[in-house]
Amino acid sequence: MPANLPPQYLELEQSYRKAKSAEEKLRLLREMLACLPKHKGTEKIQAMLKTKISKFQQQEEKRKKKGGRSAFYNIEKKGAGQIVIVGPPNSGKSTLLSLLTNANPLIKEYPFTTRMPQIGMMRFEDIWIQLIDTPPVSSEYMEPWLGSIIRYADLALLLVDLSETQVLEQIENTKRLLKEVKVSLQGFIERDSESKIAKIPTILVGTKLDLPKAKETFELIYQLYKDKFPLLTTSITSLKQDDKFKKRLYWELKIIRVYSKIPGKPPDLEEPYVLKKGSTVSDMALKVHKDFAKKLKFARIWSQNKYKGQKVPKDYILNDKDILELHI
Ligand SMILES: Nc1nc2c(ncn2[C@@H]2O[C@H](COP(=O)(O)OP(=O)(O)O)[C@@H](O)[C@H]2O)c(=O)[nH]1
Ligand SMILES: [Mg+2]
Repeated sequence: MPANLPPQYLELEQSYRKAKSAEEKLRLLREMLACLPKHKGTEKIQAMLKTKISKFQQQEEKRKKKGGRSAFYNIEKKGAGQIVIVGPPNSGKSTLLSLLTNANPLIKEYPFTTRMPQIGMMRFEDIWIQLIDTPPVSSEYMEPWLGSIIRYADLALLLVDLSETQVLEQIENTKRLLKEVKVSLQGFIERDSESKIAKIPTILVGTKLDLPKAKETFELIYQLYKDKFPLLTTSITSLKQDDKFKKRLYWELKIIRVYSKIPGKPPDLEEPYVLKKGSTVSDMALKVHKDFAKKLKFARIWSQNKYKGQKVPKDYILNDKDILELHI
């Protein structure tokens, strides 16, 4: 007997495949079960869903009992990307958040002032990017849920204070401590948070460049890490006006903005669609509307320096700031 799954179920299933957290997966599985028509043809699917739900419930129970290291915390993604700020105590994490976003975290000259993740939205040109400030990575104490937050971010910034004498130790220590919670900060890689050790694309950021000796320290870090991490510097005094910093964060998120245009009308330049770098015309169509992807006949494109309304095939790879007119 055919299962005849309703479209709502198929949509939920798609979201389930993309879901990042166990919590979200559990919620989606429950919704899938709820909207599944209950007849003979769906018995197998019902059973499969129930098995998965109970598996996730058990995991959740265990986590709650164990507490400690494996505690779970997940911050809902907003905007075009989620960037987590990590580093040793006093490295300038909260300062960076307050300079780049509307958030107002507590900033003090003593360590461990930030106990909960602080969230802020950073405006970059025509999009918003979510930044999360976190409590310190330290061998003295580490919030048990810290790993779970970093794991699901799209990008991490590893901050180190360039006026510290022990910067190299701090970089290596931070990486080691995070490895213990199954997070590997890596520079030039594709992200992979599915495996046991989550590999997170990371920018190494030297802070407090205004302080004495900071430039020399950065030079040293640059020589040692330039092949391993993208590198940036900041300071309270320069960051406000520094659009290059934001641009680099955007670049390392590996996303593009594409504007949609309805035939015969001017393009909508207010609200870009945000896609992964490497996305095609078909991916854009799917993002605009799932029917568009199926019905798409051709597309016309306007780009920064090449196209002015030419036709492009469905598998054409889009660039940042392309304007796309979908014909169905
Ligand atoms: N001179 C200087 N001080 C900074 C800079 N960034 C942060 N600080 C100071 O360093 C201390 C720790 O900063 P904070 O943002 O709370 O660090 P966190 O513990 O990593 O969140 C505070 O006293 C800040 O004012 C900077 O760029 N230059
Ligand atoms: Mg702080």
